[in-house]
Amino acid sequence: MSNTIQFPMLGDARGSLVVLEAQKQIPFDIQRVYYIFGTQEGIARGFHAHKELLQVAVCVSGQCKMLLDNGNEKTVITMDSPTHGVLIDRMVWHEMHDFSSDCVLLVLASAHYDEADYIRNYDDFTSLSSIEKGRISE
Ligand code: T46
Repeated sequence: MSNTIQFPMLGDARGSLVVLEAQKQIPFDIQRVYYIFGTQEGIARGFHAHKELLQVAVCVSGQCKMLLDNGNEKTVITMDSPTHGVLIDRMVWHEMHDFSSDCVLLVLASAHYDEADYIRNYDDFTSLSSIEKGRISE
């Protein structure tokens, strides 16, 4: 699974700057931005997939780990750079863990919040994922 996106770093003697624009560094139109911070030690978050939503997550401070599972393959990405994004594609189960106390995880999303887009049960995710893959290979 190739899910990381490297962002150009613009900077000068004053410091660094990263720009994220829709349909440029971010491969969709951005409809929503949220960020996760102050996560308590030992806490893991996520544990769901989205039916249609596309997202890019960027760890703009500190670090955390992101597990991505597309139903066939699992990968764990260490997120510790504001110049690297992780694309969370539709129908990818994801879990975030090992948050540092200073972690700020910024997420850009392709749609407004919709609880109906979440698949929060792993067995439902694997069933739906294999049905979709069956359809695609037919
Ligand atoms: C995701 C991962 C990376 C809203 O009301 N609006 C929002 O836009 C979001 C993102 C959340 N919420 C509410 C829903 C819950 O009552 O905030 C509460 C916490 O959300 P959740 O438990 O889903 O948080 P995470 O960290 O498990 O997941 C979040 C996103 O929800 C999810 O889409 O992909 O971050």
